[in-house]
Amino acid sequence: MKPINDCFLRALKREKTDFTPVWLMRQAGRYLPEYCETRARAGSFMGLAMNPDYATEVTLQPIDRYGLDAAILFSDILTVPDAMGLGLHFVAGEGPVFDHPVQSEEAVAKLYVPESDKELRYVMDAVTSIRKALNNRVPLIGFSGSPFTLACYMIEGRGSRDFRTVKTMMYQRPDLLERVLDVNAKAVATYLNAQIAAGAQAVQIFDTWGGMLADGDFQRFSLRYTRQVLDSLVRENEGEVVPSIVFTKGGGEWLSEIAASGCNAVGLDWTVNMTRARRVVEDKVALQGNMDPLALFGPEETIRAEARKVMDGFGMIGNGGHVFNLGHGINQFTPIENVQILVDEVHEYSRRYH
Ligand code: 1CP
Repeated sequence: MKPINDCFLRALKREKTDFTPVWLMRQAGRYLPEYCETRARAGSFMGLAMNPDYATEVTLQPIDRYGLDAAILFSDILTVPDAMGLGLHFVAGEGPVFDHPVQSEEAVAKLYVPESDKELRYVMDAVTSIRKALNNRVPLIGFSGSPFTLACYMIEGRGSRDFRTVKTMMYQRPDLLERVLDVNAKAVATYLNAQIAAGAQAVQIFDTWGGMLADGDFQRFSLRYTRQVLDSLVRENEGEVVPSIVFTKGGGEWLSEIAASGCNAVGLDWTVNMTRARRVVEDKVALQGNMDPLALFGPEETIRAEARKVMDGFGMIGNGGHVFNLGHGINQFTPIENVQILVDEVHEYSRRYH
């Protein structure tokens, strides 16, 4: 069934819309007081993510508060490696940590594709529950980490500044890394297809760390496996196209290659010039992005001006094809009232381009 507000899906398909749709990466998160309240009740991040009622509650919070044009499943990219038995937990002040990082040939050999109706059943239950609660108000985005970005956390065992353990494996034993990536590509495709079957109406692949690879390595260790995922994705569900978005932080150098990967839209980080990006990808894909998340710390007039800069940068040639977003996740300390200013500015100002 079509959502009542289908502007986001139409923009991804590059169809005409009345205004530019907007959602924000990490829109349900710690900058929202109502999120912090639910999270306190849930006790922990995983307690929140693994309980479909809580996950539904926090997914809807930014929709109710701001009138965004898409909801994103509340979960985390690290649920997949957790389901592979790596033992995820969140250490206060430190972020995610795995008990069993993948750092040996034996550990690589033990990796497997988790089953969507077993280990990851709670995610599919959350999708079903969120769709019901949304009642077709706006579309629901499913998501996963890219095979490479997941491998970064699996091998390192935690977040990192330079992912030295991962790169050491890449330079010493590229064959081992490729085995991890191969399992991850199958796991991600299975996971996203299960989310689509459960009701996700679009999907986004987060390649948060692809941009730290050298040219050549990005294509070999990241894009190749993202493409494998895209090749295996179900493209239609219940008679509706299910568009895919690939967001690569630091991927500005490879826009034309990402645009040719088989996705419907490319997510841009804030360093990319929107006008040039549009020229590079031509009419192959829609574009999503890309205001600097920290621009939300400026005064009202600056926020409006920065938002307009992105919309003017995309311009008015052709039909639609722009989804407004930040260039990365919204910062935890963002003043909540500034988000409303941004959403209203996008909805009002963009009408001149449609
Ligand atoms: O306790 C908390 O509330 C922790 C904060 C938090 C939140 C709100 C984490 C831990 N994950 C999430 C939810 C989340 N993560 C969502 C759904 C919410 C939404 O978008 O509204 C999504 C899409 C993610 C994706 C995610 N998790 C990415 C890719 C996107 C990106 O920001 O680059 C990554 C890299 C992660 C890993 C992760 N999970 C959490 C943290 C703190 C981190 C980063 C770890 C690090 O590298 O330092």
